Amino acid sequence: MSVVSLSRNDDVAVITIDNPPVNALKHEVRAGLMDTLAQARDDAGVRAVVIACAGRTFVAGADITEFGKPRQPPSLSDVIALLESMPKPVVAAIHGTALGGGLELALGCHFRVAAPGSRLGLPEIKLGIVPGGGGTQRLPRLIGMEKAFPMILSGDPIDAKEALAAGLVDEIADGDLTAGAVAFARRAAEKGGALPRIRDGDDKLAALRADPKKFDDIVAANLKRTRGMHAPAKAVEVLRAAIEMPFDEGLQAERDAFSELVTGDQSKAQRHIFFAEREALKIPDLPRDIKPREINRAVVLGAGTMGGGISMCFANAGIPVTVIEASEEALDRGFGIIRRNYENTMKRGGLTQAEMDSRLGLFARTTDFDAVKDADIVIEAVFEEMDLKKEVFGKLDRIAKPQAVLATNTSYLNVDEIAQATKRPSSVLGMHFFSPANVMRLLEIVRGKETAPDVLATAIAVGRKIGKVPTVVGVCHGFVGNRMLRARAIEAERLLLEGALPHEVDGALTEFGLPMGPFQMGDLAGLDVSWRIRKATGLRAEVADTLCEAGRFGQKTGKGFYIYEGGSRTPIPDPEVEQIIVNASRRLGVTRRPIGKEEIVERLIFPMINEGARILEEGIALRPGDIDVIYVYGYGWPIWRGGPMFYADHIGLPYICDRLTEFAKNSGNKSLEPAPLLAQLAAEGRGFGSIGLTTKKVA
Ligand code: T1G
Ligand code: NAD
Repeated sequence: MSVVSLSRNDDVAVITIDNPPVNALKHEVRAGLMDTLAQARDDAGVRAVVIACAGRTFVAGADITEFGKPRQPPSLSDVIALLESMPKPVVAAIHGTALGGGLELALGCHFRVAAPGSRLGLPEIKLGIVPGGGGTQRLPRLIGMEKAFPMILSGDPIDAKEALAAGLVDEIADGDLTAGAVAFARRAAEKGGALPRIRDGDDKLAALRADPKKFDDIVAANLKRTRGMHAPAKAVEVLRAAIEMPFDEGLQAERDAFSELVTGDQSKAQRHIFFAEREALKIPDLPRDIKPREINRAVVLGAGTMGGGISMCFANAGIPVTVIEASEEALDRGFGIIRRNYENTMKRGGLTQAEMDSRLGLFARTTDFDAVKDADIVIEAVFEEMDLKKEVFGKLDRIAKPQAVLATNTSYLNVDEIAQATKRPSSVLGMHFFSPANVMRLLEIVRGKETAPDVLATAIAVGRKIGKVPTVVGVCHGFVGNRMLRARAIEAERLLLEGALPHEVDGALTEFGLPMGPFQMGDLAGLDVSWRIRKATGLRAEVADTLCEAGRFGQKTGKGFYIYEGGSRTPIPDPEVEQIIVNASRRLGVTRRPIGKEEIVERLIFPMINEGARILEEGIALRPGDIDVIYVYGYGWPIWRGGPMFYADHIGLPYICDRLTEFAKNSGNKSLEPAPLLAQLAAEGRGFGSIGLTTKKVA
């Protein structure tokens, strides 16, 4: 069946694209558009044309799966050139999303009619590229650079209302979209006259041409820190070309930038994450049609560092949430932070007063544990102590309604053991949020041995509803993310003993692209959290424990690996810590030596990859891509490096094996020896990208 069809509504030709699931512009679609447009052009009975899409969305872009493959003509630019040459008005009928090449196609049309609630954007930068179908040259000409620049640099879509106000769409069709577009097209044909081609309209750029410095102001006002990414700088370059060059030269500059970026490592990494994020939702033994439980009311236990942010996620998604704490003081403290978070967002223009009030209106607070009886889902975020968690789940079991989903936000503890504190372990699982929970997008869903399929499906559905990226993992100490982080922490401590200083280690990792290094992160999360765990498991980290014994828990005590003056979050190196480290080396008889950045990065990242391989061997993670998604959305791993397992393939597994073997020999730490899966893949000249689902079932 052809993916593009032509039908007639009297004198208006309606071209319909039908390429589920998102009408991506694969080769057949482009060829079909060329054919049907030519037919409509050459049919004397046709006075106007409408381009519409079947299914849930207008065109959501080029077909990303075609990237990196030999290009097949016609290109999108060929289709748009034909569109712009059409002697009859062409109207794009937009519903759902018009993204990337989809919006560029619509910008090639003479008019755009959208359904209410549609979203329009150029998200290419999220794939490490720039728009390649003229978006950087046409969008600023249509809506002005002030609006176009942030859309292209953020990649975030705008909705139909904003698009109408900006002049991106000409009309919002309240009734049947295609009928509205056909009527619009017919009116345009009747009106006659020259057809508006965006490429010809320069008036919106005239002021910038007269004073190019104004463009620098727009850049300064909108360009966020890009932390090693290539695409943002390229996007600025081609947008500047829109001002400085004639249209066709600007188009060529865009095409050159696109071709360079799309073949680059960064875009390959970001495309890997795009698909890995969607693969992570596919749980092999979970039937696709399983029905999640209905969630209309949530309860969060604990309003501490995590509880407050978690409850905001529910309110932000419109789900009423009750926060239960041990005392009114703790509630006051927690709600003080929640209100401040909303006020800060409002100050940044991210929320109106009305929106803030309506969200705050969804909160209830109490110290009465009985309030859990109304909850469809309970997220427990109390202290990280097994006995307390068991006591809490025992109480939940007695009071919560039979259908309630009971989730723990534990960072490390055994979810199966917590579930055994109830008579309904099938309703229990882990929902591990990341700090700050109202910001970090990752949700590590920990599937227990007895977690029921519909409970798992409910957690995934709730995760998507509250705007998180869910990944499903099995039960082990620290699950996937924290377990790999622990392998890094052990080496980070060793690097200090052998000669490095906290700011050198952290500096090497921020240069690598991470938002912060292990010591800054420890200070943020609180050094006491992992100290309590080490003490409970009889382990010792010489430097970190010495700091904790001195009451240096990090930001919360103003001192940790760094000093934080007057409540600021800026880490200041502390000579006192340097002395503590030198004394620890001497105490343990370790000779200190200079350690370079490259060695620091390898000694921190390679053990994580090695632990990732073990996690795959044990089936704790279903796919290497799941581990990459966890690190990108939970630990700030630079998306343009694709995640630790993708990065490992980029570096080459044989080299990583050799380095790990050396690290193990030098440190005597056997856990650094290459994991069997890593050694096997290296020996077979393969990468993690070559293994799909791990055979073992997660749980
Ligand atoms: N190409 C190929 N497959 C795509 C795709 C695309 N553009 N978009 C989605 N899919 C697949 C996806 O992998 C999944 O597959 C299924 O469709 C449903 O997607 C020239 C060069 C539109 C908002 O970046 O943001 O145009 O897992 O689960 O949550 O300048 O998909 O079912 O097998 O995400 O409802 C620019 C990407 C491309 C938009 C729908 N466009 N897509 O979200 O469904 S570059 C984008 C999305 C470009 C031009 C350049 C979302 C969505 P599977 P889904 P959803
Ligand atoms: P926190 O110390 O900041 O807050 C815990 C809160 O629980 C306190 O306000 C305390 O009053 C409250 N509480 C204790 N017993 C209670 C009870 N019986 N009923 C109701 N409230 C009670 O701790 P946190 O950092 O928010 O950690 C909470 C949980 O989340 C822990 O399991 C932790 O491991 C996990 N976690 C923490 C982080 C992080 O970065 N801090 C990240 C992910 C997960």
